Amino acid sequence: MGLTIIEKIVQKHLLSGEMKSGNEIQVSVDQTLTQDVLGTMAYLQFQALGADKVKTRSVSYVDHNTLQSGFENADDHIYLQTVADKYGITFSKPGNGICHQLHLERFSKPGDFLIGGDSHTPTGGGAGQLSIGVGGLEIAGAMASGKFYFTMPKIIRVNLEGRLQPWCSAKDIILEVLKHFTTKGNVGTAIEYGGSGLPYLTVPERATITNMGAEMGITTSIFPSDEVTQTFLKAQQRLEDWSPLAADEDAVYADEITIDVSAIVPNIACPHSPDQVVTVESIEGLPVDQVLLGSCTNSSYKDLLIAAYMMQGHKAFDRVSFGIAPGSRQVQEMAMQNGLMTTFMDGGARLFESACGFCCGAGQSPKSRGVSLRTNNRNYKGRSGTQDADVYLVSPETAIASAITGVITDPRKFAAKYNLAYPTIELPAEYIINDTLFIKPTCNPDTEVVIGPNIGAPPKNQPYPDTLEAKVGIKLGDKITTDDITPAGSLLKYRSNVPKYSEYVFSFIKPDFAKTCMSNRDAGIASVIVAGESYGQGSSREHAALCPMFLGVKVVLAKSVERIHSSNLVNFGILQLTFVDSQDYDSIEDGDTLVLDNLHQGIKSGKVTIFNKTKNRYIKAVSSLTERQKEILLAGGFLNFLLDA
Ligand code: MIC
Ligand code: SF4
Repeated sequence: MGLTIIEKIVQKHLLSGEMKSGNEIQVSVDQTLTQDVLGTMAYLQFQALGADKVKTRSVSYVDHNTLQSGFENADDHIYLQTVADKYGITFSKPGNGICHQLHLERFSKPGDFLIGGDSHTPTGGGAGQLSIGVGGLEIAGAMASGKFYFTMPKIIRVNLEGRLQPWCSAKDIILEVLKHFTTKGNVGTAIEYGGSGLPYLTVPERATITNMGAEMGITTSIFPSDEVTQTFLKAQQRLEDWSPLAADEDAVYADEITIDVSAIVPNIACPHSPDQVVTVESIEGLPVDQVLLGSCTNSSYKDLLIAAYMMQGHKAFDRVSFGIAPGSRQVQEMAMQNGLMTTFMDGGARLFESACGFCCGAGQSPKSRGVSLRTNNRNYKGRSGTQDADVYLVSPETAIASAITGVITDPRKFAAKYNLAYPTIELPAEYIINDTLFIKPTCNPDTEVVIGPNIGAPPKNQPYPDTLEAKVGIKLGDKITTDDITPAGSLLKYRSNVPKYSEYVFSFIKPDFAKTCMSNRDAGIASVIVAGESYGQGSSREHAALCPMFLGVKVVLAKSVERIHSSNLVNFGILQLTFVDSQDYDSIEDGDTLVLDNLHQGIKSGKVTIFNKTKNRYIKAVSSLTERQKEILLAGGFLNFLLDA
């Protein structure tokens, strides 16, 4: 029986366990990446493990918190730089660009295994690299050991047949895929792309598609490594990193779907979820206040080329705030050299630093009840920094057409109106290589690691108790994101200061959540989070588990939990349980008092009975942890587990 692309890579890296979907296996890891908001905790945890050097090819990027309003970001930056220097990690300075765009350009390698402390790590799948997003603690463990555990996903093949029509783009393809799979119910799945349409999709376009797989909650997405990949790596002057990689003809997939790419039209994801996809045509004419081009989904040189082509001779509508953040220095430098930046400036664009910026609410919040069109991957409520804004996700083509007209506009109609022929976009045969902002480590053990006042040691946890008296701290609905749990934007600067950041847990949903949990915690009462389907969607933000842990949350009782968040909960010693009977979800209420006995036995057997004292009702719940995860949980989290080992 033949193998899929993912199976081939896993087989090459397999250390223990059977490569069967649903099984937990151990693999060796070639590369790791981190970004700054998750990096500080990851490296503090790495240091706590006592390793003297990383065992992986590792890169630490600073791309999220680059605003430096106050000392906090800069404290993080210097900590990250010095720790990288000491332990053998390449450091990417702020201003160099967004981790995923940079990693694709400078480090992606077909057939390699990459784990990254960011949910959009699968961007690397666009170059045939198996790339998985995980929490920072797992990165710390992998850097120290070179090894990583994960659950082998079931693999679905998505065949892309045919070629995109003019003015339709890779973003429209992934929005179509999202419409099909939605953002929930895909835990434990991975996608491999194939089909006759592949030769027409460049690596940056493929990366747009694998990047947004994260929004479906899948483990990863990957394209084969073919001539297109070879051309890209050659243009990045890294031909030696290329090797061919394809699924065997007789590879077996859990499912297969086919998408007619030539039938795809410009799509748009409406507020407040990336799967609220409709055609642009269906909501044309809605006035827009802001249009932003950038983020790790659509900030490549290819994206800027088509945008500049459309912008020529035009100017952004007077009432539209229009901005561009190139994904990397390389993109920015090429855009400057080839006149694209001048076109954008003439068109009235605001030029932003190569960084995440507006994508995670670090600046550029829209006006009250504003309508913002972005080429980002996420439009969760409030993520832009304005709670009542409506954020729509679009392709660069739709973004530019709408920036110019001031209303949501189908780029095909825009082109027809201005008699604009669809251009042949030639990607450069050679990209400009400027690695100035990558700092190679000296690995000098005497390097002083600088820890400023913004950085606090990660809080410690106790082994899991056998009995709990607890209160329901909050009752939530479906699709609660990690942005809902631990908000991004201006609060991101507290990511290295867990007690401070914890004050904001669920702050936009239940402002007194943290205070109540803390006073319960101090009185010896644990807190329980109750949620519906797909709890913990979105980012790999381990703070969404770490901060609740700090507040005394011991249990998440949900209908289902998303993959990365589920691992984070285990790693920070929080028990996740799912309801056996959904009526129990209906009956339980915020503030109910719960009693949980015999938990050690319950964790081992996977069956726990909860007594709801307030409602005088027993609730049956189950947990589906692997044997290893049970041990981690009983130890009180991954760090305790590793240190005890
Ligand atoms: C995001 O896009 O939500 C982030 C900010 O990049 C997060 C990372 C984090 O919160 O540490 C992600 O995607 O994992
Ligand atoms: Fe940065 Fe946005 Fe990409 Fe997250 S999704 S890594 S915030 S650009």
